[in-house]
Amino acid sequence: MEKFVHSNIPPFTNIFQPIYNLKEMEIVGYESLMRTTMYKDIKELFQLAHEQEFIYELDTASIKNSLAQFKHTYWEDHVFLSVNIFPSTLGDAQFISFLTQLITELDFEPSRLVLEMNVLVDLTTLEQLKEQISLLQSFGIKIAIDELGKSTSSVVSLIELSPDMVKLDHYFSKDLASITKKQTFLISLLIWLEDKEIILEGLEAQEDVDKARALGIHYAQGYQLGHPEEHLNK
Ligand SMILES: [Ca+2]
Repeated sequence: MEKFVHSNIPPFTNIFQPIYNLKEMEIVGYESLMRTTMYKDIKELFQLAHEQEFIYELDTASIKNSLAQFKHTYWEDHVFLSVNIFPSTLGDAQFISFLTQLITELDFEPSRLVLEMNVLVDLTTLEQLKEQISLLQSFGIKIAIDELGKSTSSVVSLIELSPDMVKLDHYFSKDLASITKKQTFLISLLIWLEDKEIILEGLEAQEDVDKARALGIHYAQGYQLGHPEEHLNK
């Protein structure tokens, strides 16, 4: 069901793509993705939100809907929910009170929530962002850096912001089984980021899933593992 929440925000829904533990081949979480019939590509809506300055409203509306939908359908299982968020939303002075109020209202376990921060970090607000992130982490909420490898700012975020999880851009999944340089890079990344959980995105072929497992990548998502679904069936 689509909801209308803000004058600039079209009716939307959230769909959920499974994230697998590659060792056990079990679902450990879901990434929530926003969809609306008004835009074929959701990026157009985010672009508009940037131009018209309603990113905060859009992000928080999506997070609110995701948590409510997830709680309603999947609350009993021990899986986490990962939601996408812009750094500007995470750094917003109102965000922490918004989120703590929401998780209290819904009785949502903070340790089952991951905030996937995309990488358009404005370096002038880095200190404020660091403070907000460590405060959120102190509540048990996990922070993930999204799309590592897509831009240099993702590397800066990784070094500066102490995330709990790192999501690797789908570039690293494509033909992983046959491209040795990608394999070597992932091995070195696993060593460098030994204290973090690594999620490989965009796996679309079984041989690449097998290779990611063999390399010891912790978690993965992609069409080969599971498409995003609107209705979560237990
Ligand atoms: Ca994401």
